[in-house]
Amino acid sequence: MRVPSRVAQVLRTSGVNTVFGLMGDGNLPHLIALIEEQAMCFVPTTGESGAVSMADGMARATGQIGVASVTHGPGMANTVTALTEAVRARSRVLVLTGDTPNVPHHLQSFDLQALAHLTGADYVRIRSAESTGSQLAGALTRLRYESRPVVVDIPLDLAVSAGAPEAPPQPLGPFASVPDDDGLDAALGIIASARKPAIIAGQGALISGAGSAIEELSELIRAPLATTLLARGMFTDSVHNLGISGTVGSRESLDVLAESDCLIAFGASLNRFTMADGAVAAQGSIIQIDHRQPGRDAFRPPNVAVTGDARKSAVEMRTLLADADFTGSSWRSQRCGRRNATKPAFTPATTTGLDLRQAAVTLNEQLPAHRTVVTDTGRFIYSVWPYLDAPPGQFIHTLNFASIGLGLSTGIGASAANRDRLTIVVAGDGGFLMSVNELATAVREKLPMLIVVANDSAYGMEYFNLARAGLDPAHALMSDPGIAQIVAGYGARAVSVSTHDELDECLRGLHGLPDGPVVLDLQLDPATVPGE
Ligand SMILES: Cc1ncc(C[n+]2csc(CCOP(=O)(O)OP(=O)(O)O)c2C)c(N)n1
Ligand SMILES: [Mg+2]
Repeated sequence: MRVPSRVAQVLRTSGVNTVFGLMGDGNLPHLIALIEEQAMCFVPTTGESGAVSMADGMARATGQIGVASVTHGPGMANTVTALTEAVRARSRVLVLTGDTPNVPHHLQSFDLQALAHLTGADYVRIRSAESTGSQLAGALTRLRYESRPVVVDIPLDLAVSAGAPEAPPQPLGPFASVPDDDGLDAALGIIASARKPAIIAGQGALISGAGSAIEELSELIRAPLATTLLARGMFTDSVHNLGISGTVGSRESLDVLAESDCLIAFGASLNRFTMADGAVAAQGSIIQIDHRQPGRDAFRPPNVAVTGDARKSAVEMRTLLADADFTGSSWRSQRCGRRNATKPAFTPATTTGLDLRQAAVTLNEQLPAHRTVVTDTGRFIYSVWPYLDAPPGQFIHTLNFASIGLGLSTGIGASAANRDRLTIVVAGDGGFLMSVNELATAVREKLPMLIVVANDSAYGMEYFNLARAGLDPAHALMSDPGIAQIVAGYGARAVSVSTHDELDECLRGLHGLPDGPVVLDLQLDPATVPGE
């Protein structure tokens, strides 16, 4: 079998059915095999950065593997920022490329291994036609279990060679690690002596389907429930839900979490945002349960780290505590007997112009609840993140490398994976214009997207930082190039609004799922947008 046929077959067997990419010498043979032999959906992109972000968006919205295919040299060089974001988001992204032929002075030759490692991605170079299937299947297995993006390099000389026979690989099975006994014993000892336990669930808990197991544990030990930003929406039906822990959550919830003497975290990395810079469980013990290196990225090292699957660990903990006739304290009923306010309070601006937080509240209420939300990065996130909800697992942001300009493509990938629902992308004008070229892809694919541009005619974050430093914020202003006209040029619908009445009217005009991207240009006064 030829190498590209083998690659296409292994990807198909592993459940891949969509590939984002841009053609070039290095990947053409594989793309043709994927499209013609395995009937994959090929989404051609405007740039390689977009291709990787789209694969990233698809991977994050589905938990499956997202594939991007790009050429060597400049094609791979264009992926660096998007790939670094995917690595830091632990997204299951596979980038398929092929090194230049072994000839002297090839213009596009580039050290692909060094590039992959610079971003933190895994790198696999296919050695021979005979090993193609097993090497690729091995790379996919590692990608699934480690959630670390991988660059698969199939040198062009090999891609155009005659190939070799090889047996088809077996499909991959599910994976869930069993909690380690010593860690569990130590954790139960701390829980048994705690008076104010609280639980935070993160993305790992979502992925392992731990929601009801954690709620049952929380009932037994009487612990209030909170989530990380990415796991938002997990416990919305519980009266003991505190919402999001940390900087995005409400003051009231943070006060409860700060007081806890025993924080139990399932599948949450406990970064500085979740921990509100150390305010959460400030004097308490921390138990962190994760199937991947608990404690690795934690703001404060946990007192006990349990390596294990979130759902299995929660079930096991509850069973052992119930068998020991454990009953919790009355802390939860005293501190959150009624439903807490889970979102930060604010006083809307009294001017006629748009208040971005109020606009986010309106969007949250008026847009369909069955949605995916993807945000770019910038000052606008402080106004949007607390108020724009998403179902569990459908809130995605591109702040992991803190690059602006990745949100639109990530949203396109998420939308391509979920064509039955609205994907809402929120970006600043700076980040949107940096990546606006991929609007062509969203239009071509007729994706049901609402792209909200928080247009303050400024690099708002820099505007805020300059003003805070006592410098002239006007240096960060940009003149609005006419976003609505640019968008119309790409063939997408655009609506510009500058008051709340106009916003209401615009939302009333949106019926059902749009048959292509709609851009909502929110015209803001840069002096009124909060900076944190
Ligand atoms: C690739 C990249 N370039 C520059 C920056 C620095 N930066 C951080 S926030 C920001 C402002 C972004 O402006 P915009 O997208 O309009 O969002 P706003 O802050 O105005 O809400 C900039 C330039 C960055 N984070 N990433
Ligand atoms: Mg801006």
